[in-house]
Amino acid sequence: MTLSPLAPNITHLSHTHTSELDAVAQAAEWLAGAQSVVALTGAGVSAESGLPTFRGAGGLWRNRRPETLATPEAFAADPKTVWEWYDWRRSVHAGCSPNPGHHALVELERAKSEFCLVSQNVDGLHEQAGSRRILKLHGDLWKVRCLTCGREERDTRVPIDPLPPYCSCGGMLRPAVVWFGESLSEETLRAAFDAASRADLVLVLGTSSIVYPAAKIPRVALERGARVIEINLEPTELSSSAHLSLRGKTGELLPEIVRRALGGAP
Ligand code: BV8
Ligand code: ZN
Repeated sequence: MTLSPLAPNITHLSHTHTSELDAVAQAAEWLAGAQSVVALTGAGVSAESGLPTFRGAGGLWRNRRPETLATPEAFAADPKTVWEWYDWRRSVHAGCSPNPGHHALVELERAKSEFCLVSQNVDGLHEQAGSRRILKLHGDLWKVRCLTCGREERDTRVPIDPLPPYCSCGGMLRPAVVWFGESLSEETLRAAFDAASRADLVLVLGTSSIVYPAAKIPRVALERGARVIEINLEPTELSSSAHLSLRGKTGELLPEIVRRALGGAP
C-alpha cells in the first residue's frame, strides 16, 4: 500500500498487494456507515459483460475511435456509417447480460434509502439488472429520436434495416444518446450534481474519468467533504484525489465490498 504524497489519507493499492484485502475491508466499512451514496459508472462496469470499453482495446470499430463517430458532425456527414457503428454495438449488446457488478449496484439501491446510480453507459445493462434509481447522463442506445418531429421512443430492433432508419413522419431517426459537443439534459445533470453534493460516499466504478461534465461529479462530492472510492483496473485522472483507489475488476471487488457492507461476514 503506497501513500500518496498529495494527501496522507490516500491509499493506492496495486492488484497484488495483500493490503488490497484491507482496502476492501475499509471500503466495506465506509459503505456500511454511509447514509447517502452515489455510484458513478463507466464502460468498465460493462466490460465483464463482454462489451468493449471506449478507450481500451477493442474500442475501435473499422479502425475509427468513438470520439470521431459519436459526434453530430460525423452523423451529419455520413449518417449511414454512424448508424452502422451503433447497429454493430446494439448487436454486440443484444448478446450480453448484466454481470455481478451490475447486480451489486441493484442490492445497494435496495439497501440504502439514499442511493443514486449515475451512469455514463448507454448499454441498458443497469436497467436489465434491475436498477431503478438511475440517471443516464449520456442517453440510451436502445432509444431513437426523430430529427424532424422530435419523437423519442424505445427501439430494440437488431439489426435495423435499412440504415439509416426513418420515422413514420418521414424524418431520419438518430440514436437517443449524447454525442461529444452536445449538451447533456439540464434536468439529469442537475439531479446528478444534487445527489453528489448530498452524498457522504461516492463510488467511481470503471471509468477513465476523462469525459466531462460526468467526471466533475466525484469532484463536487469531494469539495463537499464526501469520501470517494474508485475501482479500476488502472490509475485514472481521479485516482490521486480518491480516498481509496482499488485496482481490480468491478465485477469482482464491488460485490465483495457490498456483501460485507450489508452484513456478510468478511
Ligand atoms: C458537453 C454517448 C457542453 C455516445 C458519450 C472540445 C470540444 C467540445 C467538447 C469538449 C472539448 N473538450 C472537452 C469537451 C467536453 C467533452 C469531453 O469531455 N471530451 C473528452 C473526450 C475530453 N464532453 C462533451 O462533449 C459532453 N458535452 O460538454 O456539452 C459543450 C457543448 C459544446 C462544446 C463544448 C462543451 C458530452 C459528453 C458525452 C459524450 N458521449 N457517450 C455513445 O456512447 O455512443 S461519452 C463516452 O465516454 C461513453 O458514454 C463513456 O461512458 C464515456 C466515458 O468513458 P468511460 O465510460 O470512462 O469508458 P473508457 O473506455 O474511457 O474507460 C473505461 C475504464 O474502465 C478504464 O479506466 C478502464 O481501465 C476501466 N476498466 C475496464 N474494464 C474494467 C475496468 N475497471 C474495472 N473493472 C473492469 N472490468
Ligand atoms: Zn418524426
